[in-house]
Amino acid sequence: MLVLRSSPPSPFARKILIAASILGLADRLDVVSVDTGDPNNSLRRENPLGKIPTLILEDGTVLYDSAVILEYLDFLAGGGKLIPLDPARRFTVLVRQALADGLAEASVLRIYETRFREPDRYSVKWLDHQSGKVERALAALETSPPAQDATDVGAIATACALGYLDLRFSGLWRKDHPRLVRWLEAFSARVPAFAETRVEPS
Ligand SMILES: N[C@@H](CCC(=O)N[C@@H](CS)C(=O)NCC(=O)O)C(=O)O
Repeated sequence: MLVLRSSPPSPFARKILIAASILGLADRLDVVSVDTGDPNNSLRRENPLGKIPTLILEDGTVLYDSAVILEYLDFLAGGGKLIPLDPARRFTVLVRQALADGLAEASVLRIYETRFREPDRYSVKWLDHQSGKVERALAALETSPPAQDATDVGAIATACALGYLDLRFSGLWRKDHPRLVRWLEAFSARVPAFAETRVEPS
């Protein structure tokens, strides 16, 4: 079995679960939940960055981050399934994944600001800096969403980033991004693993 160090709310870990389902590899994953805040968790020895997702292969090789793990799963499934081989599409899809991952990362950093600092120490400048990335990434994706039928790494990362905004930021992005809302509805209808990995806001 491949061991996936994970946590249900993580948009990056969700990418792996959805990709594994699309590729028919879900039953090869042993998903182990991790508290990234626990200094004694073995995660920090397996991945010096202490981040999830982290994938441990049968021979003990450790893979991170989510983009690398998706590339590995695509390779296991024969290649060219989630990351197109045709260069004309390949780099568009990889850049879209980077854009969506950056959107998720800026959103996670906004949450961490409130988790790691007391309210009177929040940096408004830092929060605004991250919000700017989120707004610009959303605008770029609204102008150029993934193709309607796409299940590549760009589409998976986009769905997971938007899902994280739904989970942690009350879905406020929806008001000004109608094309993306329609795109996400279609993705959700086409890819059952998206709904299956949804976490309810607590
Ligand atoms: N670029 C990484 C980002 C992963 C990431 O930031 N994961 C968060 C959880 S959503 C994490 O592990 N945070 C713990 C920490 O930063 O210490 C990826 O794509 O896998």
